[in-house]
Amino acid sequence: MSEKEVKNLEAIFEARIARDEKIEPKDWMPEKYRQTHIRQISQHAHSEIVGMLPEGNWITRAPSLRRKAALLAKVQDEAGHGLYLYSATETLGISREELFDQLHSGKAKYSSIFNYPSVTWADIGAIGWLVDGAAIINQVALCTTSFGPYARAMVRICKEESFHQRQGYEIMLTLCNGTPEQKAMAQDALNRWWWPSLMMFGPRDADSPHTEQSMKWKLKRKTNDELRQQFVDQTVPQADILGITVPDPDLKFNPETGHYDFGEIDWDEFWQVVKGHGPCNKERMEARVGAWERGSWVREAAMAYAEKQAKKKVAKAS
Ligand code: BYC
Repeated sequence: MSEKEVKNLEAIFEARIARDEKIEPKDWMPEKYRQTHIRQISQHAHSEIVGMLPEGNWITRAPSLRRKAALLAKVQDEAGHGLYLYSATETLGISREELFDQLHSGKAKYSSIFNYPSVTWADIGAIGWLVDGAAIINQVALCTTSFGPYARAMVRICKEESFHQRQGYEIMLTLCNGTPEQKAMAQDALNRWWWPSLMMFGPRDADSPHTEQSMKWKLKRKTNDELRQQFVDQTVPQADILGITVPDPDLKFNPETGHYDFGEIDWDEFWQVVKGHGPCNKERMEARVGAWERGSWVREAAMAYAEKQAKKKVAKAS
């Protein structure tokens, strides 16, 4: 293709983005747009899959049948989210095997939040309330992202995430209305999950290499800092209702801006976790790689069965 033809296609593409039209898999798109989407959507998919681990840890120890059923359903939903997102990524011309290989080799990132341990039942409450709460804020914005398959996956995912957030908040509410020991457990979980939840939104806009271009392409609809502020503003009043304290001495409502001011995030901790040195990075990767290896017989059996069925179909047709 000549340079002039590419320029023409680029101009048509940019005009479609400006008109808020969805870009579909078979449409022409700049190579960088394709690669940026593969990166973000697959990292999102990996986060959903690795995100099952901290919660899966509590399925066998949930305190009642009702709690167990809800947690099982939630973890199952996360698997589904991962699958929609892997499918959306595959429409961009990359195979599922390659995506798994990127995760298992440590080349692809997944959300930093899932490298923290879930040590008490209250952590399941805090994950639902804070982690899913943060995920919804991020993902509602993505429902209007420019790439069709990603935007459509997000609509369904957001509906399910709101059940997840309520499930978590209800656990926190029950603990906070329980014995002093239960309330202390809820406070302890908030203390440990608050700052990592703020880190989920990524580096400050000034330190985010991808935000500017992703905003132009309408892949991201709000910046990391905008979403983080929205999360703080929404979540602090919820902590007040629970009667527990957000672990930030600098947190204060600012009547002039109408937002909460909050303290400095420990960015060294964030980058350490992102680079693989968080409390559970090694454990999470071992669990995923182990599951992949132990599951190889299932994939082989499914392939053999599909081949057998295909042969039968051909034999019948001839
Ligand atoms: N953790 O320029 P930036 C869930 C990386 S699933 C790790 O701001 P971008 C849930 C970033 O990838 C939650 N890495 O990047 C599941 C980039 O590295 P590379 C997941 C992070 O992409 C189960 C570099 O830092 N949600 O909620 O414009 C149970 C520079 O960052 C993180 C999504 O994935 C992080 N926190 O913005 C419960 C949502 N932050 O690729 C709940 C979709 C940044 O250059 N993703 N990095 O090597 C997004 O919205 C964006 O990708 C991000 C980052 C806001 C996360």
